[in-house]
Amino acid sequence: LGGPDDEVSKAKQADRARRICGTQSPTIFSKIIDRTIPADIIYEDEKCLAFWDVNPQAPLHFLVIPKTPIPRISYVTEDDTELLGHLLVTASQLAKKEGLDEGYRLVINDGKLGAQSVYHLHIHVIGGRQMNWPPG
Ligand code: D5M
Repeated sequence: LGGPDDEVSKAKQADRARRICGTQSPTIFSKIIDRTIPADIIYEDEKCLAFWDVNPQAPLHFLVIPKTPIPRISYVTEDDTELLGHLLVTASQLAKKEGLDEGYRLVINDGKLGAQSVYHLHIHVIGGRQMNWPPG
């Protein structure tokens, strides 16, 4: 475990997942990126997009997504390091811009047990109320 062969197969899996996601079934988030369906977009740059969640779990709830269709956080590789950093920095800057000075929560759901419903990686930024722990 953890050897170079593992790294190779992990990279292959990630490539495969990207191809499947990109060519077989564009998710609703890919359609938001290409403007096929509307969304309330609050930020965009060459690498990512942020928009308000249609099913908010708090007074403020938006999503930050990469433009490249990575299906899940568990599929990322070393190659995604810079992009993932960019998503987190963007989430932090947008939270500040939205006035979430007293704190907020970032969530990434992964797969079935993580209660992921849209298989295009996204960071939930949730705030404007007291959060609880443990999460549900
Ligand atoms: O969260 C997926 C999230 O995506 C969930 O909070 C609803 C939100 N969603 C689904 N469709 C849309 C559209 N069209 N606009 C905005 N937000 C949307 P998950 O972590 O996968 O469970």
